[in-house]
Amino acid sequence: MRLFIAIELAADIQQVLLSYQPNTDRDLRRVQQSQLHLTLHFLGEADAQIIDQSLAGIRASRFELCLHSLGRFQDRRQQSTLWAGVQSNSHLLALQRTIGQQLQQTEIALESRRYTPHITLARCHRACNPALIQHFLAQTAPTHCFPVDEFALYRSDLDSDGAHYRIIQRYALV
Ligand code: 3AM
Repeated sequence: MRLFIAIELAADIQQVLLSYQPNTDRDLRRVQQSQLHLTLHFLGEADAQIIDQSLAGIRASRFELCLHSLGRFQDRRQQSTLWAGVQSNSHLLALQRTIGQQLQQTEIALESRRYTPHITLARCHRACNPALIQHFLAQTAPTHCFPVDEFALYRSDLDSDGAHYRIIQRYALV
């Protein structure tokens, strides 16, 4: 099963983020409201039961996150990810590190790239229309804050429409 660990966003924050998404065009795909999340770790193919056992032992504190920026990642093939960023937050980074340390006890190979917290809002599968990107990045970034009192293990299923994410387990923060 293809798995990742993320923070689910409440419907009111998802609504805010929807209003920042760029317009759809031929090569741009917006993330649907129910699929918006903040990834902590991408795991890839893994055994959900083993991961669940590992995550169930985590004790970490709840915290508040604030939206803060809008940005873009671009890869070597010119594909872009358009995202909303959150204000730097030591609790978020501590949670991400704690989960990583816990998962090191399983045989999962974790991402080696530096963690850049973001909420993906849209993806361009080829070069994006530059006007759409400029318009997206020129918006005043949202500043809404929201409580984080749990994280979740998600499964990602790929079909002809793209990836579909579903929560398979939730873990409360204390
Ligand atoms: O939080 P976002 O939406 O940016 O891009 C994928 C998505 O991140 C990322 O994991 C999240 C859930 O699918 N992802 C997918 N394949 C990946 C990979 N091979 C990956 N991240 C790192 N390596």
